[in-house]
Amino acid sequence: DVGRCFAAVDVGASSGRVILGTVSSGRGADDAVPRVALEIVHRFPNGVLDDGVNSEGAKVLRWDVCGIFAEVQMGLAKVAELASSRGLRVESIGIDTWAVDYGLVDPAGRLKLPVHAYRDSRTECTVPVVHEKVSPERLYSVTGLQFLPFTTLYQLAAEPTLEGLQALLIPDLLAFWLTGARRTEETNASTTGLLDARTGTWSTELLEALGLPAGLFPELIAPGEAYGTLLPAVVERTGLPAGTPLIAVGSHDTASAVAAVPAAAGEDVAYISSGTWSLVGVELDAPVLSEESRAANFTNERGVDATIRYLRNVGGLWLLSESQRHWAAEGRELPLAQLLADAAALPAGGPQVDADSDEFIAPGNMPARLAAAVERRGGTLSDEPAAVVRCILDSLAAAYARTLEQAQALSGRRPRAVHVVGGGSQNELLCRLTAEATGLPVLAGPVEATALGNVLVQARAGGALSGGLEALRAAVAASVELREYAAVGA
Ligand code: ADP
Ligand code: LRH
Repeated sequence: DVGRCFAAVDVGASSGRVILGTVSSGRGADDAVPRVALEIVHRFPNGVLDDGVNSEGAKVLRWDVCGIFAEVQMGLAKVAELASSRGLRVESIGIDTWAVDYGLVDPAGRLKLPVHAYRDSRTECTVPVVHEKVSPERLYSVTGLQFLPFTTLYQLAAEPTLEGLQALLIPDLLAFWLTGARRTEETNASTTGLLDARTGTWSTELLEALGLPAGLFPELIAPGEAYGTLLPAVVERTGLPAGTPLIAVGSHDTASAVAAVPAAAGEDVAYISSGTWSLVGVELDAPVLSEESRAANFTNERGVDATIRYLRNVGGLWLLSESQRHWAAEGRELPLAQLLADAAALPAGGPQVDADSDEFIAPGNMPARLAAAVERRGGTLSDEPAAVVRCILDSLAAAYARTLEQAQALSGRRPRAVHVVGGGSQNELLCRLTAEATGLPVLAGPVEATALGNVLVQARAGGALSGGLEALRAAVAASVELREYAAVGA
């Protein structure tokens, strides 16, 4: 069994990858669980750019979406070449990226630049404007989304005009460029603040109250459905066969990551999807829209197979990568492995900050902001990089513990372990601190959970495997090695 091939495009806020995923059948009569293997054939850096200006000439933070699209096509060409060198055919493509951001296109399909990055400060003025039209309480009872200042609806309120334009979320924009089809994938649609959490359809009440055109977002598409097939120009550039379909996956990267959490059947699933952000929570089958849940700022985002990702955004490794960027700009290129080793050597009980705080969202001197936050709590933070890193990791672990405790209290789920997936699952110090702070064993891995979720949803759509999320997760569990960190006292 040589396996069946799928191409996964996974673009995070810090890097993008194009992957050849191979799904093969189980190892024999007593092992029918399919296996999934990934080969990363193309990687490229991504990040917020601060060189953009808006139509009034004011500075904005933006994404280089055209550059990203060029990298995606380059990656797809490499995937096509690798598959054909083995005599195999890439059956389909799936795309996921970070959430909430979008490009505006006119009826002819022309993109309005710049495409804003969610860390831009433009929503500072629009949050109160939106809340004047619809109260935060009403927004929550319809959408079930935690308050984040960059949620799409606050960004849309900052647009000078939406007249005659359509909004395409980033994965849907890439899908439009690949296939010509305009759709909105539903897991990512749930991060816009405009989707009804109960029905999973656009909230006409909110669109009307906010004065947004009814057709602003194209029609919804569910994971497993096809956007269409590759445009002739894309076929030519990538060498993929004409007729290759683009399949909707959990196009919100966190939805794909949660779909690939290697949980056992029947397990109450608790996870930390650890990358630029840490998405910390549990999986549910119905949203929790109570006032208590709103006060705790928990979100109900949609997952693959209409599950609910009941979670909170915790600051994440952005705090660390942005600190590294600051030190590099000062001429100190500090490798991550060394920073983590030095931080691990420091004693426990050092200063902490509230890793959830909005004050860390914008780019800029992160060590100084952390020191100021520690000072406000009556402590001091040394400017030694190891001390700053230790403060970040201690603060993240404490925030994880707080968040998981609240998630359990609000949802009634009783997870016996927490799965850490994504790039941050390689951070051994953070995993150890997380086990200590939460009192739950940590199961770390896979690093590429997002791409695995992406591949497996395509594979299921193509008939290479069958079943619900439990079957997808069994394939992940049978295919990857996890690292376990025991809870203290266990
Ligand atoms: P995103 O999808 O948001 O771009 P990733 O899931 O790729 O994020 O995770 C990126 C983060 O993973 C980095 O910011 C870094 O802190 C962490 N990371 C990457 N490689 C390692 C490693 N070898 N050891 C520890 N942490 C790592
Ligand atoms: C993680 C992520 C997260 C969103 C944020 C914008 O990459 O998609 O789930 O809240 O980026």
